[in-house]
Amino acid sequence: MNEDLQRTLVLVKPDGVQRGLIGEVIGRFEKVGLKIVAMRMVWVDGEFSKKHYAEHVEKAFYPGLEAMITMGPVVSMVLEGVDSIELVRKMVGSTEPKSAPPGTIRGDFAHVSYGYANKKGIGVKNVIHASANETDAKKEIELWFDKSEIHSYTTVHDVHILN
Ligand code: IDP
Ligand code: MG
Repeated sequence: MNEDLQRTLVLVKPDGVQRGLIGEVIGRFEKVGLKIVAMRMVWVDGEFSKKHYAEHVEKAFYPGLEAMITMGPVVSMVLEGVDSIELVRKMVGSTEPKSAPPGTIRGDFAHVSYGYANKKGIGVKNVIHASANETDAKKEIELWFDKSEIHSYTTVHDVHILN
């Protein structure tokens, strides 16, 4: 990989998959010119959820979060591009759909609040996960993909990025 580029992990969560939003979500990332370098559909279990969401396991909302991420398959992918971690988080929008601005994935495709989800004891269904920073991105990519599943290939965008 070009050292000036970053890789980030994205999941279309079970609610996004069940709502038929896989194409919509992937399309947004393709249109900004990010390169999909790995992709798979996988139905994770509680043990895997505890690894992916290690930082949240002790929190009150964790049981609802685990129930949500294990309720169906997710589509996992690695996206590569210039400052891709920050760019993807911007496109994803803030965690709480109620606060996520229109134009972001969470703002356009979900609406619930923390207050509602916590009253019900359910995870906030916000369509998508994206790595928060470089440390998380590295850890998450290693957790979700084997090195051999991450591909290097040329896209038309490379012409504009590299020259
Ligand atoms: P992020 O997905 O924007 O990085 P995190 O704080 O890392 O947000 O939380 C992970 C996921 O856990 C969120 O995307 C959301 O689905 C869920 N979540 C976060 N906070 C709450 C909460 O207070 N109640 C219920 N679910 C939550
Ligand atoms: Mg997070």
